[in-house]
Amino acid sequence: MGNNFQATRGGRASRTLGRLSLLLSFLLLAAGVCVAQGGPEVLKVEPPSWWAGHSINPVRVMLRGRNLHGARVEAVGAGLKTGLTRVNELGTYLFVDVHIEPNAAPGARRLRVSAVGSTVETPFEIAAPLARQGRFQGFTTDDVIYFIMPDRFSDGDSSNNNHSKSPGLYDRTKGRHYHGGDFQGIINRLPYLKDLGVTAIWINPVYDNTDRLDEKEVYAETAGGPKRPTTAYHGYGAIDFYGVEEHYGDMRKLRELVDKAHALGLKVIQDQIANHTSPYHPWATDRPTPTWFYGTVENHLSNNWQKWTTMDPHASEATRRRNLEGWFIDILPDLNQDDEEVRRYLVQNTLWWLGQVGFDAVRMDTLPHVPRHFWRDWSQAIRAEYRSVNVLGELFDGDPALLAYFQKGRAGQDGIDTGIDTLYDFALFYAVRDAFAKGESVRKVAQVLAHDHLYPNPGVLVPFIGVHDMERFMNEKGATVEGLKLAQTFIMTARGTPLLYYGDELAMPGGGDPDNRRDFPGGFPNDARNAFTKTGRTAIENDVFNHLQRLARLRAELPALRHGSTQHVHDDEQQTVFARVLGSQTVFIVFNNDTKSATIEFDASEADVTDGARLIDRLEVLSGETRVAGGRVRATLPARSASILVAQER
Ligand SMILES: [Ca+2]
Ligand SMILES: [Ca+2]
Ligand SMILES: [Ca+2]
Repeated sequence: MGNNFQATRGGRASRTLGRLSLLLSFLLLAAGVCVAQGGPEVLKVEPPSWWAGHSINPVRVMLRGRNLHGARVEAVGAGLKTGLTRVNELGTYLFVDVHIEPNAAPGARRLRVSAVGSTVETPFEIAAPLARQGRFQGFTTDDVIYFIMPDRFSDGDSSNNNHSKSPGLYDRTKGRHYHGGDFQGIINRLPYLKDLGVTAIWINPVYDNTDRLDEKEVYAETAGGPKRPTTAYHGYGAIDFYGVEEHYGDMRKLRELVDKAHALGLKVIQDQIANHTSPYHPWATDRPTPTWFYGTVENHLSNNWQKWTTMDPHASEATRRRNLEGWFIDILPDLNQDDEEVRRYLVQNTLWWLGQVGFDAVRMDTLPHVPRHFWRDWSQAIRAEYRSVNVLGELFDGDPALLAYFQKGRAGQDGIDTGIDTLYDFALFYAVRDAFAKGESVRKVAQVLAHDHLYPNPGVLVPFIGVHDMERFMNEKGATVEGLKLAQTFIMTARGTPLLYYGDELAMPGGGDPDNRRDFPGGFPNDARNAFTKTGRTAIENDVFNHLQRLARLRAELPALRHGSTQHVHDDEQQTVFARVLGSQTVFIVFNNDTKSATIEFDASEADVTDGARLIDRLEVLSGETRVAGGRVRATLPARSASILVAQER
């Protein structure tokens, strides 16, 4: 992470001047002051298609090309007309408003670009809307999300591994190269996911990523070793926000994946980025507007990662700006959401992907490094078109006050309600790791849940035990399979929508990035075994897989685990009991996190369970039935184990 703070930009005043000069250059160019040399050329149209009857109309279309100075744009074909046209100072980008008549028929159209006596035409499509039934559904607490790194899960098509568009990036011996996983591989494994019991998948960004070795973001492969170039196998280095990464497949294959997932009752969550681009995006050296990024490649702030400054009433403008406008690792061009064209571009891009593919929800990257007013406008635009699509925001921080500050339902001191539906429960993540991996007090988990009062809606948060950005659970000091199963029992019975990271059902180990992104055994050609099958898994892997599968089935069977209130009915250093209560259904989740057996006694009456009621342990740690006597429950649990006690309906 760099630390070269560059205090050369002048804040609000210089940004306002920047906007004025942008406006002036548009006006001058619109008046035809600059004379282009050669005829106009169009290299890229963004978006390449839009819909009639959409909540955004006109759509702002951005053309990238050459010699666009003084260009005029006309629509060719029925139901389409163009509005205001603006061109950047280099004549390399043209923005045009395209109005689509509500009754315009889907099909191919063209945009005719004319300048200095010369004309070119470029395709633009009025797309046929996808049927809404079974798409754009949003996820709820009825779901269990499974997170897949497409490159590391399953290689279903070896023809795209060393792709002609970007040769030389495939090498399974290197942790930061492509390993061959793709959309076809995920399609092949959908029945496996269904069998595990998950109901939604989140996959890393599918945008077209850097086509070459990245010589700017370099890392040593071993500690102290030489720094080597990397690839964007992880999906977070977009060079084209309207393209599909060729290592994964193409738009057709992506749609097939989403359609086949939907056919099996699995929702699909798209991962999106609005904060930054690859350092190799064409915009890095040819900006569509002068203020497209915060700063330039040569002159920008470096991110200070001080996320808390977004809610700090005392923060200095300089500190806050570095967190919002600073470039990640001093390298990744940081999109300027204060620029109206950037804002429009990003909002339309989100809606285009949803409409093109039929995704059910959006996972949004790096929430606290983008101005909150952008999230408000962006989430409103999603809701205006797709009422049920929800947004899972990533705010990588363990402070529940900061997480709560970004959740929909309450304006912050800046007067802004971000409209972000839910967030990863990073606060709970740290407590779960401390208690169940490191063996520290289980009380920590209850202490985090005590902060639920801070959230506008804690019931929809997303508990998890790990993702791709930290070492895996099994690599924590003190981690055991028993501890992993306790952690899984907790997130699968806690309020919210649980999220599983691929491989955690196999107790997969893995240190820091990229070791935490190992290939799924059996997903790749010539793998020695196939852990997608029972016979291909080890005894330990089957133990963990079966445990998660059982938890998923219990969650599906017991509405109290999905929608019930949460009560903390017993507190001790290493023993804790939560009740989930919904109507007449009560479920007690009893944890003994100690390394020796423990007898736990708690009052069941607070959770509306009457004297004499029978409780059955659905995890079968306790045999037979447990009776409520004198309003109390008494149970002896072995070391590091949990029970899910379900009160039998009277
Ligand atoms: Ca492949
Ligand atoms: Ca690519
Ligand atoms: Ca930013």
